Amino acid sequence: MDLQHVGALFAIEGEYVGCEQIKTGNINQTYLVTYHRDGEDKKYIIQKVNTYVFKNPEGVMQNIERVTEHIRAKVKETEETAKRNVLHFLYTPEGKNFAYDEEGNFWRGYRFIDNSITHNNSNLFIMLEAGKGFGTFQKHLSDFDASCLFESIPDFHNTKKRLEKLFAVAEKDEFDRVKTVETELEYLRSHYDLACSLCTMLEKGELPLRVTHNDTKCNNVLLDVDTNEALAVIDLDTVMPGLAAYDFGDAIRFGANNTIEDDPEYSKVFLDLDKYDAYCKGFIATIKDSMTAKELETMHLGAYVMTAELVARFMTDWLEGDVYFKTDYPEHNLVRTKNQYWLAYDMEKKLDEMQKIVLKYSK
Ligand code: ADP
Ligand code: GN1
Ligand code: MG
Repeated sequence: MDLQHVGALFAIEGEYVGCEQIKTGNINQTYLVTYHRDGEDKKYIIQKVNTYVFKNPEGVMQNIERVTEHIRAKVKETEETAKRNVLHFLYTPEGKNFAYDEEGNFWRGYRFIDNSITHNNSNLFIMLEAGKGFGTFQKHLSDFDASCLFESIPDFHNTKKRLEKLFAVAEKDEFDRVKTVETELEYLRSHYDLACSLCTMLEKGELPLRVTHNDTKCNNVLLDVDTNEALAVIDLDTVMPGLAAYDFGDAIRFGANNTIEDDPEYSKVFLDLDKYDAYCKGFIATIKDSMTAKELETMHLGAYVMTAELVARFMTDWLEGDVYFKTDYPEHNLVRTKNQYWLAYDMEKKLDEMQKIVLKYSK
């Protein structure tokens, strides 16, 4: 693909060298673009935002601008931290942080943070650093006024609504696929209360709403290429009011799975408690002082809730004919559903141990 015309919308200077697609995300299309200027290659990240998923992309960009501005003020001690610990946008000549192409596609761009890397597969050190990165992000935003954020995807982690939607879609069974997920569907029906436990506590006012990232995969934290230390949190489309346990939980769901989230070899799917422990060490130790006792006591439930929610979301997409998540092959969403089901199944047995580990780092 030739992204020169998109680069021109942001008036990127220099000679266009080329681009490569980064295929890790399930929603937007991301490209690494290179330009040659002043005798060196300069890299940029350019993304086409999925407007089926983000109905108001300009609102999303306003959220991200506000959030990064707030973080920028906190990381400005040195030129190095100001550059590498927060995202910086590309702007059009009119001063906008987005642009539409002639076909109406919505584009945005970032400066590439030098000497940074992300990992799609975790290890103990990556989990520790990802935990510190997301913990620091949460800390930076603890004094941010959440009321100025618009909800980029309403009810994003409202597990009750996610399950109710799934049950309605299964009732219709438009593509005759329910027969392929009967066990997993029945599991969600019988685990409704546990899957919705955090929602219920939120409704009762037992847990506080904070500003959360809501998509805390380990590949959404940039690490220093040499030291692997956390630099900046990226992929900010879903920053919204939420529960701290959502951020904790989604990071565990993705990073502490013994394998990747779409591995079809389900015998490899289980919660790796060492990776779980490493993430707790980074995340809980960073945020514990600003958490309530109830948040810390229930944090581990986030991991189960997020995993059950993803069983529901992947299954809903499978039953609806694959309209939401990008897929690489016809049964991709079915494989993701079953993989996440086995992870939830395993986590359920480890909940006590998981709670103990959070509490160990809460002291
Ligand atoms: P997606 O929605 O595709 O996950 P991300 O914003 O997470 O989009 O970007 C995908 C990948 O591109 C990241 O995992 C990271 O490797 C790289 N990336 C994104 N933004 C930057 C940046 N500003 N600097 C360096 N690398 C980046
Ligand atoms: C999507 O865009 P990406 O790949 O970081 C999804 C997350 C899911 C994740 C599952 C906006 O995240 O909610 O947890 O896939 N993002 C959106 O891999 O729906
Ligand atoms: Mg990402």
